[in-house]
Amino acid sequence: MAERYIKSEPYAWPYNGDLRQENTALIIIDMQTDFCGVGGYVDKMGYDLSLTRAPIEPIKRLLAVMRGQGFHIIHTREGHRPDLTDLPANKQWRSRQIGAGIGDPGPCGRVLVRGEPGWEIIPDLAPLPGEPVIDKPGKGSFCATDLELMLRLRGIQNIVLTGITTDVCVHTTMREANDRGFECVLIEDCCAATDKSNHDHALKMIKMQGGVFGAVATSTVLIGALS
Ligand code: C5J
Repeated sequence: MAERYIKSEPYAWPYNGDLRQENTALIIIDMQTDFCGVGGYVDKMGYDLSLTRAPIEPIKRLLAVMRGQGFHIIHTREGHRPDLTDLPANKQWRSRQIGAGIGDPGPCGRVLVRGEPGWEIIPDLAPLPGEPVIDKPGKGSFCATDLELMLRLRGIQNIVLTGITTDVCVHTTMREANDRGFECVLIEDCCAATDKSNHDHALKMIKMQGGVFGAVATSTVLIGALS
């Protein structure tokens, strides 16, 4: 096997140099109107949408390259059943405290409810037919989903993480994946948080202890390494 690494921090990724289309997935987390569109959940909470919209173009470029080269592409969506049977009462209560009640009507339909306009992945990053979409009721992509089964059946060992938000759904997914033995890299310009310092601190946490959850790289470096 010819070893292939990308320049990343705090170590060259993946740890074993085994970076191939067959064993590597790009996961794009929650690029939904609710998290980066006008009238969605994040907008209703009053956060600056320019932050969560910043990764759209970098993800688009990385997606085009990885799709073109035949890597596994997986999308996720956070959202709840229309009858809200999978919505914890405390999650709903907290969201109402900040004026964006999950399940309540809003400019983009019911907030974070499956099938509503706000819950859809933005058109710029729409999944292609055949690309799996994981619907998750929580922040992590492994909790109450079939993502792990899908990754194992496809022989995936390496995960490239992108999407929003860095400190919540992306970080939770990275931690869950790392604990399951997957080798993860987070692409920093393809992620964003609703607070810039949370994004920066989330990156710092990954790099502690020799890469406690994996590594951090940029899309320019990854695209360069794949070209
Ligand atoms: C949040 C997410 N922040 N996709 N969800 O509630 O990060």
